[in-house]
Amino acid sequence: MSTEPRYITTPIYYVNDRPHIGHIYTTTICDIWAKFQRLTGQDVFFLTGTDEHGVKVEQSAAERGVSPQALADEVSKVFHGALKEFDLSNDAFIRTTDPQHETQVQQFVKRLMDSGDVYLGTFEGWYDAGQEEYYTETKAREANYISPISGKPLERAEEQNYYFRLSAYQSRLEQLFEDRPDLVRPEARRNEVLGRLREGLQDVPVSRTNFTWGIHMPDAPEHVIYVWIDALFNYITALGLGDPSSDWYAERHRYWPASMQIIGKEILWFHAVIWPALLMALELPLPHCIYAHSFWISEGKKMSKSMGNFIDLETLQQYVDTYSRDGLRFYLATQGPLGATDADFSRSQFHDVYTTELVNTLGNCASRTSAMIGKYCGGQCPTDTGACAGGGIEWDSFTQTQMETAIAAMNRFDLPGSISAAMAIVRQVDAFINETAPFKLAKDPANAEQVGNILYRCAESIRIAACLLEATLPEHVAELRTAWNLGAATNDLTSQCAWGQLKPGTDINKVALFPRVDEAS
Ligand code: ME8
Repeated sequence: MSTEPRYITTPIYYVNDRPHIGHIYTTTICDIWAKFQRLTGQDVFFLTGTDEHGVKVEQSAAERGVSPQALADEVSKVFHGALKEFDLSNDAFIRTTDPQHETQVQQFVKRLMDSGDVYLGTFEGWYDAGQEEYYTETKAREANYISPISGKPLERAEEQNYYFRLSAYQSRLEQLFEDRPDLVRPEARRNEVLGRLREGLQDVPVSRTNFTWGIHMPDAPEHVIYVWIDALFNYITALGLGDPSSDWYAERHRYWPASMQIIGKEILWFHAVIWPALLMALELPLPHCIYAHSFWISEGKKMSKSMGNFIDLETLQQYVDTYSRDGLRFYLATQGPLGATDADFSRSQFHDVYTTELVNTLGNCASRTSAMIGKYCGGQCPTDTGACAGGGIEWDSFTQTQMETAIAAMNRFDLPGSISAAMAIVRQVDAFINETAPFKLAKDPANAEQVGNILYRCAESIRIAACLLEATLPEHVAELRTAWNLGAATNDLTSQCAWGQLKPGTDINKVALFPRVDEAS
């Protein structure tokens, strides 16, 4: 079993807003990946956190009459609490107001100044004040000089500031995207980046003087480091890369470069272009993959508080109360906007997915199998002696193939693909039960051996499917483990999924994993 450091990151979330489905989604899909990798024995580090500096936080705090630090402390705690509530297994939680982060950011910026990658200059351009982002002339024209995010007009802005020499990295970035077609995914997002790259790169500001809530430039404290530069560095400050004498470095530096950096599509440019260029300038290795998912919309429309379709933590909690935490994880992972198109979060679709996949397929199959073992085999796992009516399927090689597919898909961050490979085992078991009809065979005692053989295959296949689904449905798989006396999960998924681990004679208790939910609830 090989053990490799694997590092996965979410964006760090702004503290001027409360957590909502978008934040929970990104963090949950990262959590599923992290749990899955841990189950395969990898040495995982999963990072999330909060982005606490910048004009927006300064303004929100002013509106509420509190200090930016007080606002950051309060909202960061809410994000932190949500991680616990949703059982998300991050290994660390970085805050950009952590002193360890702040001093390392200054170190990195100092290195960039020394190398000439950061210089003092004047810049003029179209500025989206809400997003704190500059637009190229073409992009601004395309947007009709209006922010596509806030709907407010872009502003003409000129600043004396420190700049990062992004323009110097044009050809190296072009070469990079050519050499590493899998660096930015999915493909549609990569093409978007390539298109914009062809318009040519401008240098980007790394400091501002129009606000004070942030990290000060080394040697020029009137300049505050631009929130995006500050924020991007979190991925490496959390590993202590800017301070080799720190504990963070000692414990975590092996995780760089990141395996997966998961973001939403709206922050693609920062992560796919500026971030790699900064890393190149610092002579640090680049992440293996930057994956930009699309957006959740809600009941067919963009989420908005005024439209009443906003999915906040309380709404998500209601889903959890009704359908369980695993039910929510399953829905997010299988129906989410992982590809290039947005996904609609709809109450009726949630209900249908839960009912079809979890109640009628996984839950029903496990309950049918354990009920029959209870009835025909005295509640103990039968022995498979080989003789079996119908079902020409080779279960050992079939489950092995599904396992390989599920692992390969998860490694590519294809969560729906991985889950569907596991669910295909369950469907096959269902079909096998219908085809071989052990409940009919059992009417004649002469068929006892065959019935046992069929039920062994069913139970063993469900066990393997459950191991593959454990990262997505941890609570329910734990319930199955207890009811069927399967022992605790190990970190060796491949051997756990080997055919024949289920020992004849084991007590198999009846399980009802996913209760049916009344649509009206
Ligand atoms: O942008 N659907 O923070 P943020 C899916 N601090 N995902 C969504 C979503 C939606 N409707 N809305 C938000 C920031 N997200 C910066 C990041 S990183 C160095 C700095 C998710 O609080 C998605 O992952 O606005 C998106 O990228 C992130 O939340 C933005 O969170």
